[in-house]
Amino acid sequence: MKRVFSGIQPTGSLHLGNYLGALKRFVAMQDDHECIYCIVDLHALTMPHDPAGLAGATREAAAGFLASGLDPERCVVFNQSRCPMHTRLGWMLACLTPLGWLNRMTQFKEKAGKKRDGASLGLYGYPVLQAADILGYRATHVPVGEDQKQHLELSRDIAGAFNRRFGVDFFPLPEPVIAGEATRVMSLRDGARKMSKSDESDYARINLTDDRDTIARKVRKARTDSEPGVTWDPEARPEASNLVAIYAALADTTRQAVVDEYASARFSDFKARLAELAVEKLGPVGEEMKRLAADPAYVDGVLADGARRAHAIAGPIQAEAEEIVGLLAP
Ligand code: AQP
Repeated sequence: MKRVFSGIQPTGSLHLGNYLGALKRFVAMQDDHECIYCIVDLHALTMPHDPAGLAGATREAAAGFLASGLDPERCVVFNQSRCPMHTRLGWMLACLTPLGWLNRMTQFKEKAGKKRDGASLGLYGYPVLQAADILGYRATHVPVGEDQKQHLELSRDIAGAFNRRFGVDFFPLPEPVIAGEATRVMSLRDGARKMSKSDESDYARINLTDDRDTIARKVRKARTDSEPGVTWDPEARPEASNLVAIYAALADTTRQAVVDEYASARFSDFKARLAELAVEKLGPVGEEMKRLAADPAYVDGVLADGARRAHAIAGPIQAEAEEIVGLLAP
């Protein structure tokens, strides 16, 4: 059986981009794969954060995982800081990763901005910890959005570097699973920017916690152009094309099928239909999150059980890796 690992940071409200790029895939894979899904709270420390809010954000993200359809009986759901493998293996992999590889990472450049010298070592080493997240379970498949493609390539390079350095075939090279019609959901305010938790405008994204009225309002207010019809042309019509992709992903169809279906419709009518569809698909997720927010003991129990199961898988792999590098006598 293939082993799947993926994670999401508890850095703010989960949104439609996280849902279509990651969570929907996570759910689709839990039936026929062994799945391990992680709220990567250690990664959340790489940017300024509020210590008083982090544990709550982790719990809310876990509620988002469950409300989206993850079944804790069929997959492991836990938070990264509760399993010691991640940082231990992360250090071992950091000692094998050339700086030149990290210097190419575009996410670091974007997040560090102009003040690169002031950025933390943690932010710089983020993709090495991410490699440990994946390799520490010897995962073979990693469902992610398109923005994570470069980090996944680095994870493969690091796995290869470990295997070559110690003359072993220990870590499989993980395959990114970047699938679906909306692998890069764009902001509802600016078709050139990714939908993101950290966007200062709440109207740029649909949060999974938004209620039905808010979801519909955000879709109706989404920026579009003055072209009348529904077409797929991300170069010339980035905002309109983003909505076509969102529709296709939510309706489990293709962008071409959406364009064909709405070939003679006005864009405003298409938007009204998209608002209904988004409410139909996301409304119940937000409502379930609200129900789970009122039952924190249940969510904490899922995370504690997940941490125990994650550790049971990762512990022996970590021990074997420590033998390979010589920290442990065989
Ligand atoms: N806009 C997006 N479209 C498709 N997939 C997306 N993902 C994130 N944004 C989009 C996917 O969601 C998973 C978890 O991402 P993350 O929260 O760990 O990190 P991120 O990519 O940095 O997300 P944000 O929202 O942009 O967070 P901030 O604002 O904190 O940086 C990944 O699989 C990612 O591809």
